[in-house]
Amino acid sequence: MTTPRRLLLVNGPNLNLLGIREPATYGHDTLADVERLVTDAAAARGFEVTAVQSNHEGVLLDAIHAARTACAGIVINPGGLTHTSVVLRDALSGVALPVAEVHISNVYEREEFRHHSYVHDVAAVHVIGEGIAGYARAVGLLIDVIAGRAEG
Ligand code: CA2
Repeated sequence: MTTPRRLLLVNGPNLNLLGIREPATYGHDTLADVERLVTDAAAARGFEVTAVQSNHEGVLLDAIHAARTACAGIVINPGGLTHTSVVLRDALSGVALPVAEVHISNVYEREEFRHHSYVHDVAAVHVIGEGIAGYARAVGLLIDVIAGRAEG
């Protein structure tokens, strides 16, 4: 079977507030800006993007499960679920797609509870604390991983 040239972009709870609240931490760009950035970065490498943001964990799990056959990889900022969710980690590990974990802020320079990520070791790529530009870098690194797997 040929690998689909499509990525799933997942943004977790509260990321719909990007650009609206807490600009000192998360900047002035909106979720729509993030989705455009990722779509453009993927298009430059010949990939399309399906984007989902939800404040409901089950919606995110369903989107990840649907990606198993529809997508070649997943770019995810799990939001606060990063630090709490075994089920999100299980979904990512269950679909066995390459994953890029993105955080806009530098979680390691923030509260201790943000230092642990349940997603960390199921992700092949980590981009942390680079603002929304980090999503575009994650797309490039993820596609490199996908291309490497296709060769191997
Ligand atoms: O830095 C990141 O990208 C985070 O994943 C953002 C999460 C936070 O819980 C993680 O520790 C780090 C929070 C997402 C909420 O986003 C907001 C955006 C604007 C205003 C309020 C929340």
